[in-house]
Amino acid sequence: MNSEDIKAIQELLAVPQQIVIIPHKNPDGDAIGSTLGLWHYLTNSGLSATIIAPNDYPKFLKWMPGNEHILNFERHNSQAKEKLAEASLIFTLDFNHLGRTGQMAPLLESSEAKFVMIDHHQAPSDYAVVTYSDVSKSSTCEMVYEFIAYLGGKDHISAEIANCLYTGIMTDTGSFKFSSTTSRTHRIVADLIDKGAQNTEIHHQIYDTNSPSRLHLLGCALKNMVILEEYSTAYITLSQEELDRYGYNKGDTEGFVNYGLTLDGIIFAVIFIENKEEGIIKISFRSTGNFSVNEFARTHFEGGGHTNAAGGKSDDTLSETVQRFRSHLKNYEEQLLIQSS
Ligand SMILES: [Mn+2]
Repeated sequence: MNSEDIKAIQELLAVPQQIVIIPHKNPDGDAIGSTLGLWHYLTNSGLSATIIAPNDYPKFLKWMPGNEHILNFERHNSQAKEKLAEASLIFTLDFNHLGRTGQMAPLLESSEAKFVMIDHHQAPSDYAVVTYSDVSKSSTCEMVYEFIAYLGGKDHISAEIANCLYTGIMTDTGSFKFSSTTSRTHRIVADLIDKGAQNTEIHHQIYDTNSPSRLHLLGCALKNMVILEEYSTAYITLSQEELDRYGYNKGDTEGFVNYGLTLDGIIFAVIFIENKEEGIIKISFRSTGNFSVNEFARTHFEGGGHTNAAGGKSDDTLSETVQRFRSHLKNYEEQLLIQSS
């Protein structure tokens, strides 16, 4: 943020506002951690703020302090709509197109409120009075820490805020291993621990609260993995029938896609998950190095994201989608081979 942006934010927060904070649809650790971190900061500063999540999210994210105050737009629809109608200032966190809020998008597009965007994805759209967008940042949680620091509020980072922000930085960096993890990230995380983030407990809450059915589903996913050595690529499929067989719960497939990258020589990993209810195949893409899954997802699967992590979808059947995916690989053969050697 430049000094003009900081001044603009200070002026906005100096007058009474009805604030709403919004993460993207299907919120992840960074989306929930950043909205809750900012929410604690604003309410601790005496401001009135409400978080509205477009839809539900997995249980392993629900332990964060303040979670019980989050309105779910699907479940608390009339209350959430009321809050949106009253809103004078809306923070959108961890996304940069209003379409990423699903059903909420039309209400946001017609809202009279002023918007502030804090986000680290590529190609932000132009809806905010302050756009704090930085694709070099590991996570929106890291940016919320910087945001608070810009406002001179570092000393007001409570243990609650620290726990929320630590969670999002940890999940968005793959536990501090992705290339977006900088020395600055580690310094911020160190400061968050000093301020009360319970790092061991957070790791436990996120990674060590598996259900037996989730591990069995992971076993099925790994059995289904197809390795295409000639393209340094590995992909996983999960059909609706398989999800049903293992009693799938929301969030159960989180992280499955990363297993492909643990194979020696594999730099491109993909998971295709059938969703009969929505009639689509949901796709997650991961890579290491310079191979841009953001570009791949944008070009072929109506999605996007970051260089090394992106999402997409397909309206074709599972097998048609996989076939189409495989046919595209030929055009990336050189990039994939150069990268892996
Ligand atoms: Mn993020």
